[in-house]
Amino acid sequence: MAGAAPIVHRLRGLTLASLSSPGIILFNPWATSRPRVPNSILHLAACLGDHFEIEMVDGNREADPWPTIRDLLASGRYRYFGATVMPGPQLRQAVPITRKVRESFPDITIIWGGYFPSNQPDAVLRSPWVDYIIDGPADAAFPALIDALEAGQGPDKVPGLILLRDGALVRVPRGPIPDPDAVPPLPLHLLERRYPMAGYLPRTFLGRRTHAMHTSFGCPFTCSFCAVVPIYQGRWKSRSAALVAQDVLRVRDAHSVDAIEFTDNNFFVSERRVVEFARAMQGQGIIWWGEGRIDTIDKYSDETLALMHRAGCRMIFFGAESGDDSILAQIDKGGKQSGEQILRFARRLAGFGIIPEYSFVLGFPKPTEAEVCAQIHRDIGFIRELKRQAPATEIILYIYSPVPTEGSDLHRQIVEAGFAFPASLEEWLSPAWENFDLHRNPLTPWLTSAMVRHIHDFETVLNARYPTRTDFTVGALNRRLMPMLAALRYGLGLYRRPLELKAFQKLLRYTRPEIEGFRAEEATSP
Ligand code: B12
Ligand code: SF4
Repeated sequence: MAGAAPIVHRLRGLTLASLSSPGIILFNPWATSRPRVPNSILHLAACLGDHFEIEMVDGNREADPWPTIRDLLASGRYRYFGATVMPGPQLRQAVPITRKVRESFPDITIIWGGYFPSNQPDAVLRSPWVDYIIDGPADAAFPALIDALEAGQGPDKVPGLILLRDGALVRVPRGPIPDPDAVPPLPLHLLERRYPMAGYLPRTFLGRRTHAMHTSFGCPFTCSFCAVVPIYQGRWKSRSAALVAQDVLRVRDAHSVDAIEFTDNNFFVSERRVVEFARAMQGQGIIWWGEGRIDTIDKYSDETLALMHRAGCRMIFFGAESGDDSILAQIDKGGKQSGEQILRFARRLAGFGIIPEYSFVLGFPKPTEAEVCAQIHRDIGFIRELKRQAPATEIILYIYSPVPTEGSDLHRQIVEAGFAFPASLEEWLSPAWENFDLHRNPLTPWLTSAMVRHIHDFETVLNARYPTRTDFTVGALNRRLMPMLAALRYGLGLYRRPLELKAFQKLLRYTRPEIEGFRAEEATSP
């Protein structure tokens, strides 16, 4: 902490009144070596508007964000430090940086938002570094909090605010979901002051310059394993198709973007919105990807699916979760999804030239170890059958990591099985809990290490037998060689210790989308 003391001293010399407009630093901690525009903080910046001095610091674009943040705070122009935090590696950078802010600049008010603090407020606020959390979308709540604090009022009326008072967690009830149509254009120019835009528009399998865009809040479903549910509780609101199309064409014209990843939890809730958007996108030279539900899009007409393809939709991510109807019921998948439909729909969608990208979650709790193990084998069998019937389907595998969906049956089952979340931020930072967040090796009492290893071994063999299309750097020769190397193992179901495949994949720097999204390379010139 060399140099911290003088900075504290310098800041204390300033009175709040001597600062003109309240300056706010918005921090996006490191999450990926392949950055996309940090929509969470851009969104906040848009909603805060012009009367605050805003500086965005993106951990994805800094070798070490601390010197940048330290120098900004030392200028005395900022009173607030806001960090967006999701679990996993992002938390690993958020915690030490926040701690340094608190220790070096104790007068700065620190606010966290995003999925991690919204779902784990206890561990966050019981650390001495974070003053407030805003639970869920903060479009109205964040400016309201700053206004209340600037006016010297208590923040007790700020919707969705969570704070600690006399050792107890106080939650102000959430407000309505903000109207996405009211979100002003995102202030990319503020971001560009520090980070050239090309660094946010990588080449992916979708196109030469790929932009991430978010067009709706929440999701109308309430799957009991999903981190979206405790925050949005079945609520969903979207930006209108015309405005989304306008946003897309604006970044296309300003930054030569030719591909969009829609990062909405559920982009395809409304067929009407999708049709209107797709009509506007025809002939505009944009290729796009988004996330949806099988049972929702299976209700779309053939005309809509054909239109989507003409409009540039090339792949859709779906939470298939499991081919077993009893598991789909156990996790409250809701809607009408079934194993039979998962298989049939993959063939249907692929027929329209749109690749189904199915994610499966293995390792849900069962009453006995033998049943957990049998279920994993059944799920693997189902995935093999799916690849047989619809080989174009991309498969993403996760291991079940609980989220605190209070009141759900699944939550009751995991607590009964002896599972508990860490009580402090320090504990969350241990490597074991990081793996938990990444859905790679969760510390759940019903999974043995042999089961986890079996899932990972199967995954390696499957990913070699069927190389993902999303890693566009795997050349034609290796795309043929890798499946040949894996054919025997896959054919005989011998997945154990596939070291030769792992070595080959490492050599190719073969990239899977589970953790950091699609393979991304530096943007190519327009
Ligand atoms: C883009 C993205 C990523 C990017 C990272 C982008 C970045 N930040 O640089 C990548 C692909 C790298 C990624 C990785 C992971 N992600 Co991610 N990611 C997302 C995604 C799809 C979109 C986030 C986004 O941009 N939203 C747009 C903005 C506008 O919405 P928002 O973030 O909710 O922000 C609003 C509010 O939350 C709030 N808010 C947010 N931040 C702040 C900060 C302050 C100060 C305040 C006041 C308010 C506030 O106000 C905002 C405006 O209203 C979300 C799902 C989703 N649809 O939101 C998952 C999601 C956040 N990711 C998730 C996970 C689990 C991960 C991983 C940990 C694991 C994995 N296998 O996916 C990895 C590892 C991350 C890492 N390396 O640390 C989960 C979190 C679940 C949980 N248990 O909390 C989500 C919800 C996906 C899901 N449904 O499971 N992710
Ligand atoms: S449909 Fe997807 S985003 Fe919606 S609640 Fe279920 S898992 Fe979560």
